[in-house]
Amino acid sequence: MKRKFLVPVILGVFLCILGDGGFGEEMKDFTKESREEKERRMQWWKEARFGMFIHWGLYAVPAGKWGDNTNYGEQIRDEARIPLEEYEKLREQFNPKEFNAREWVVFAKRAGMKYIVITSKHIDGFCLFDSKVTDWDVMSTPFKRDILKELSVACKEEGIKLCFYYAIMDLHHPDYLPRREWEREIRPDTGANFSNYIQYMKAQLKELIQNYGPLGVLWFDAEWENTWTHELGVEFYNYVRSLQPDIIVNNRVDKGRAGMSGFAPAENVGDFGTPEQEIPETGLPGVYWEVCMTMNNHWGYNAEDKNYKSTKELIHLLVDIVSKGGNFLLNVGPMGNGKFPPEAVSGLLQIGEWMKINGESIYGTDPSPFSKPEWGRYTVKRLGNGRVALYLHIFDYKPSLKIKVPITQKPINACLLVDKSQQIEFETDAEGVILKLPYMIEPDPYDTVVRLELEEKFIGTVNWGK
Ligand code: FHN
Repeated sequence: MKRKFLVPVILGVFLCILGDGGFGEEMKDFTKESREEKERRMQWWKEARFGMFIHWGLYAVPAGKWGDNTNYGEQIRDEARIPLEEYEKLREQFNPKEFNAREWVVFAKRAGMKYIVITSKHIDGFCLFDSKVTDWDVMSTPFKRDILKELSVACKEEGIKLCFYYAIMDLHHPDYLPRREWEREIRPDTGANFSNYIQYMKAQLKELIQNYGPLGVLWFDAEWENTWTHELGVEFYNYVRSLQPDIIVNNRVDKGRAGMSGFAPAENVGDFGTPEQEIPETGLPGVYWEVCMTMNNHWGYNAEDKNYKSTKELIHLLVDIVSKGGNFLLNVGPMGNGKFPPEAVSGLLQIGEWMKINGESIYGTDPSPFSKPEWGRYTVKRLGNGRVALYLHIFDYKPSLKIKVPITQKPINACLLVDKSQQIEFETDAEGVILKLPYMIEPDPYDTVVRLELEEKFIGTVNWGK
């Protein structure tokens, strides 16, 4: 019997004996933590506001093409209905000789991103790490290097939080159910035992946290099939937190996500909502959420997909999301050789140039106290000295713009963020503060930011975070 089939049996016994989230041992219920405890745990994540998503695996080898179709991505095995034995041949072709973990991490850092979420295992089941419970992993490829280990070292060296995406669905593991309809004949589920798969997941999550951690976030996905339940979601939320109590877990560990909108009812477990490829109209006071989006139209690398979002669009997406109190997780799909696509690199570096000057109007901000104005967005930050900074993101700066900020308090200071010596004159009336925008400035091509400093009592006078 090949190692990988014997493993679930040994594993099940091993975990039961160790009481490692197995039978018998009472696990702490982390869902009962206080609001203050959760706020403390979420603080770095809320400060960060901007992260990099990475979808990488065997699917980067075909790069979206199978037969005559060139529109596939990370789900190519299922979408192109590739029989398992055929798909497994990709393992022998995976040899990303130009992979350089530090290069990836430095690109994220230069873009102004504070954390990286990488697919440790997507729905094809292939592991980018050296797993002791399967040989369907990167150590069985010609590359033979532990990609996640190299990434964890580079993240520690560069001060970037490392986070792992982990798919609940697994189209390779013999005990994962249900099978795809199209492959039921050629790959029957005879003898499949979903409980073994649960133990396999627990063993891998333990490997990921104990061998590569401490981690920032465990980002679950592919939770929608009928074999996954709310009860399993609660069990796995507590299991992961038992391995690293301060880890953050997204809401896709549970079943409640309302599709791509990404939010779930309060009774569901998971620390933050996960809107995907869309932005909620407004934030939700007291609710943590993160929008994940592709740069083009695919999560995994697709060589034909040149439909990359412009830098202007990406910066406006970031500002819109943050102005509503959310985080932005922007995806890169690396190529089969281990390099980021050049279009992705160019976008990341241009965002980074803007963030170098304007990052203070993004990091650690709270949702805007005002509804979105037609000239751009507001972000706001408590400065901790009894004052707040209110940032006006003017997407298309014209000195003739009539901007009235609906506050009755006279700002202590008003300036351009790019050059705080460039003061902004203003007048006040009963409704607010009217800015007199200077003519002789070089507007930012994407978003010119004006900074107002106010007394914190300002917060008391506004419906915070609507
Ligand atoms: O089906 C996956 C998809 O491949 C990708 O990983 C996204 C990223 O959030 N999640 C699922 C679709 O919701």
